Amino acid sequence: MFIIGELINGMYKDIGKAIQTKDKSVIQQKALEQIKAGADALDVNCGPASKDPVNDIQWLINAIQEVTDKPITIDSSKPKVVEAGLKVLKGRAIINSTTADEEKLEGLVPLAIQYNAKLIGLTISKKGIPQNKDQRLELAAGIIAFVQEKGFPIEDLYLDPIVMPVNVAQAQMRDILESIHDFKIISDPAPKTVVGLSNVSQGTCQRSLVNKTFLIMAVGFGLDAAILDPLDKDLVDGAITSDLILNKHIYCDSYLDAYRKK
Ligand code: THG
Repeated sequence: MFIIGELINGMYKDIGKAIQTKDKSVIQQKALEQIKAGADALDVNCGPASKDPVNDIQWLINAIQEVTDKPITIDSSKPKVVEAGLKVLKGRAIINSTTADEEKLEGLVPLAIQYNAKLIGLTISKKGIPQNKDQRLELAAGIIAFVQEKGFPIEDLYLDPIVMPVNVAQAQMRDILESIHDFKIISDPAPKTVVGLSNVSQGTCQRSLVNKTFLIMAVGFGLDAAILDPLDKDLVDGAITSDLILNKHIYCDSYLDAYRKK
């Protein structure tokens, strides 16, 4: 499981304040904490309150790069903000994200190619969030066809079925899980899959348990990566163990520590 730490997001009070006051140490500590807990990459999002996201994303990325060279996912729906992030990022970037809309793809796929970045594709369009598996697959096929035509490597594409809160869209959970499986069989080579895990538990009283259960089920459906809270130790232990069960790393008695030190 490729673990992307979600905690550098302006929606969190401490991060929002650090962005406003340009307090690098808060950001750097949050980066190192997440990596120590097992994060393979860091999601970076200025949050909805940022008045100058182009400048803020560059400041955030520069602050993080001073303490780690882990990959960064630039989390913004605005191509201008994504491009600003790509300009300062030294390591390999992951663009988070494009939608299935042609104009978004036209803007972001050439940028991904130019910067040798990976790309997250959300199966969502101007018509809104899909209501069933067929709609998700149709959007996924559209994204795959588009990137293929531009010559972007499918292995660097991460498709995201858009996870909804279970208390809002309970009837869709099975479709979301099955989409993760089906995305990988509609193209050869297969794309990868990713979810924003914490979405599933928003507004519920059992956040950690709901997150963990969904993640482990999603791994069973072939999930490759997740944006999640790596400081939830049980959650990360569950992710590592589910990969172990799928024979993705070798068992030893200290496999949890061994994985985190890799
Ligand atoms: N897919 C992709 N990227 C994404 C998402 C996705 N990026 C953003 C988001 N979804 C993933 N990141 C988070 C981060 C935090 C929360 C949910 C998803 C979260 N926060 C708490 C809340 O809102 O209740 C607490 C916030 C606070 O303390 O103020 O749940 O789906 N590709």
